[in-house]
Amino acid sequence: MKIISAKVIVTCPGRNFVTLKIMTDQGVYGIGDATMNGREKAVVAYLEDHVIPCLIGMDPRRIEDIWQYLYRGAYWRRGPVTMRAIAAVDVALWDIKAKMANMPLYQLLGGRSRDGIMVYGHANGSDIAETVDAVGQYIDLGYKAIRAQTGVPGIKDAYGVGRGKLFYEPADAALPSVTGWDTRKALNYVPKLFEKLRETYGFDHHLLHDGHHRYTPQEAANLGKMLEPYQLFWLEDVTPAENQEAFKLVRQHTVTPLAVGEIFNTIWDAKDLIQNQLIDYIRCTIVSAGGVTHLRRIADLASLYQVRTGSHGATDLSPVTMGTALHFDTWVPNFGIQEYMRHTEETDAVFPHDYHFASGELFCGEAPGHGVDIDEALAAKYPYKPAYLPVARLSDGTMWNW
Ligand code: GCO
Ligand code: MG
Repeated sequence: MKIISAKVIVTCPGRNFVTLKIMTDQGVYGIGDATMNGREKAVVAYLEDHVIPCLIGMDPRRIEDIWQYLYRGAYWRRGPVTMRAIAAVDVALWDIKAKMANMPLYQLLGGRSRDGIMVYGHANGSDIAETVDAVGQYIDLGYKAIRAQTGVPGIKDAYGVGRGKLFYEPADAALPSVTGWDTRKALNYVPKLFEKLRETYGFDHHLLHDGHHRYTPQEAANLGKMLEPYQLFWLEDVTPAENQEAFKLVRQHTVTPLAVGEIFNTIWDAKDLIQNQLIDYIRCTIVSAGGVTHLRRIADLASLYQVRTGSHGATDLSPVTMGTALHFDTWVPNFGIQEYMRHTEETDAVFPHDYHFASGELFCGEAPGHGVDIDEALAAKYPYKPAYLPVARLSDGTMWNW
């Protein structure tokens, strides 16, 4: 069996997506996601100029060998561009293998470990009252877990505040828009949101919060401590994790569960956090962390330390990543939760898929492969549109972490 061709499809049905399609001499093809929000073209070039020429003629059944070829063979290891390109190839190859075996992907991974995948949705509002209402809407839709983010008085466009209901798309400007940040104001306001949420809805639902890399380790520890009475499911990215050691300080001061990893690309980014039990949930997902082949290694390492998975699932992760993640989640023994931000109708139409939502859970389908396809004719109707994530500055103009 041979790979005879491969192509990269860029489409913008409401937001940009980069998709790799690998064709074989047996008529079976596979699809992989290579989207990097705000830096899409870098991965397109990496795939078209440096990966696809090497793939032609290779045996698509040799998934592990091709992964090693692209990782070791590049010499320049790791990084968001390289690992997304590898992920796209890896996912397309798993799709091909599962189609050849006439099995849904989760069966090849080891079979079903659970019936449904608990997901969390994004509730947000410009102030506490609006966010409390938004959480109520998710509860009405049957969600068991909800992430809550609020605008903060005195901060311009604080992280996580959407422009519409049930929908939040941060990459929305042709050049990065400038948002504000003020840690003191956020520390005063965010605990009040969770106090109000527990007062209004009780303790039956899981509540989550994303610090989006804004706090220093000491501030993060303080926030974790202040949130303890509200029993969060997790506090995410509360401080940047380039320095994995920084989490020691946070961990020593709070029992609020911690989640990290959406910007990690390899097991090495997470190794110390996992081995030292400094986090409770690992957020790496298929597209950013080298595909199924590598994410499986991360999850297995995590399982030794009772760290559970909580895969990133924002709208910049295409339905191809979501579909594949759901097969992964259906199998992985140490599953925790899956993030789920709904895609637009246009996106869902470009990527026909067989997963579905019911009662706060997602379910992968039984079609052979990962169950997600791309309608190329429809994709062609939505040309690429430059769109950047915002940047953040403090009130004196200092650049901060968005
Ligand atoms: C999340 C995230 C996202 C990211 C986005 C960047 O927890 O869902 O933090 O919303 O900001 O994926 O592209
Ligand atoms: Mg996040």
